[in-house]
Amino acid sequence: MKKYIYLFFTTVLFFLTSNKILVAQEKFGPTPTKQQLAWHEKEFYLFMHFGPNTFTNLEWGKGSEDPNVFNPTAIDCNQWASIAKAAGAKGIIITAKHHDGFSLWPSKFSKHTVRESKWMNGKGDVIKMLSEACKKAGIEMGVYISPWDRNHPEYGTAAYNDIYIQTMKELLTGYGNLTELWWDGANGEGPNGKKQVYDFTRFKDSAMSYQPNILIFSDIGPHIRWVGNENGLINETNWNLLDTAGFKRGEGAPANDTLNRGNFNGKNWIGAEADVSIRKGWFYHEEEDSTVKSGKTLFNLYLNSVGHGGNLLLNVPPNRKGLIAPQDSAALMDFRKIREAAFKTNLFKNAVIKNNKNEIEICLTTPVTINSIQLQEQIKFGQRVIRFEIYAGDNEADMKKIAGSTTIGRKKIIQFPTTTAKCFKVKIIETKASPIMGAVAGYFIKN
Ligand code: FUL
Repeated sequence: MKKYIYLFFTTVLFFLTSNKILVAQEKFGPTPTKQQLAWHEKEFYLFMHFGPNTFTNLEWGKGSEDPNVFNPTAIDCNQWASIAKAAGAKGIIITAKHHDGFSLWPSKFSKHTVRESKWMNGKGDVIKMLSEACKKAGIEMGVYISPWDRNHPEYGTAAYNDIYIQTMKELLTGYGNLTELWWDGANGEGPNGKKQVYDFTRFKDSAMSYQPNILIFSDIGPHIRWVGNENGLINETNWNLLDTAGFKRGEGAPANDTLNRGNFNGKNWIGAEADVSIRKGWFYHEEEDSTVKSGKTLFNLYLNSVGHGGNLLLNVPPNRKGLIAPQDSAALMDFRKIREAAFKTNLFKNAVIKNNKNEIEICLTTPVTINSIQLQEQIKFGQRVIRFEIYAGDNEADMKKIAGSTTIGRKKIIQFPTTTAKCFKVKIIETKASPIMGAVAGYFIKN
């Protein structure tokens, strides 16, 4: 009996110690929070710019517009949410308030809102309608609340910071779970010609107190970063790390190039979100109907954002009726079809995959023809891989280099000329620490 008790304890001790060693080895550098990890899995969601600009044909409203211009004739947020869902988007982020200061909900802290418009006799609330529609469709919702406000009479005074906080409070406590808060970097003059000195520290603390799980986007996070362009493109080298000390949002932000790549040794985990519009402008303008990007173009954006380890925030602005236009909807459905076809068949699924230290060897009994490989790091343990190369051949001893790239992160989709081979090898050339890889897959993506 004594012997068994001894054996039991030594076994437990062995697991405990080996587990400890593993845990100690596994985390490296900054790592994502639970909420950020879940965010990385979302990949793609929609942005919606909607407000007086939709009706005045402007991109930046002046804030002096008559609220009555806002009058969607057939608004249907269920249409927005079901199109988003059908496109495979995980949620919708809406411009609850753009720079013109117009609130899409009847805010108590403004006199420039849906309440002042003739739409639904001043009884409408777009945020409420959308939150109910998203809930019904089972997708998430986020809000863009522009700090810059060209209408509010207090803008440019210390009082405005309190008003902005109250505004956030209304949205973040009145409409259920919101997953993302979007802070734009623009900071122009208000109606009295003054600029505002934003108290972002208080803004952040207040927002987090209203919704502790919300993720805040801005040039420098704190949770999600801008990618330094509005074209939906993330650099091939993309570190989820950023140094923010000494930087500000807007004009004091790090260089666009830095935002696009992250910092190699950055101190904070701040993933990249690539925002881009399906049309020329952010708001709907009829004359831009012909600029709607095709499903193929959207897929290319996906490869250059999600395929570079970030997320894609695609703007699809409702029109004057308050509906997503048919062209946009059709492009979204094509985008989904192309995406699904591209990743339907993992041609490595029957392969024998061997993992030796810094090499992954993928061998099949019959040759496969592929033109892209998808790699993943288990980012919960940190981002490690600096550079890798891909080789192909008919046996392990005779392989040629077919591609190479930098960083992997949450997902890397690397493309190369069509190659037929029995064996492939991913060789990690440079890494910060022992790589902890996720799934590897091979695809043939038709052009
Ligand atoms: C910019 C804004 O000024 C645009 O109007 C738009 O909202 C875009 C997403 O961010 O900085």
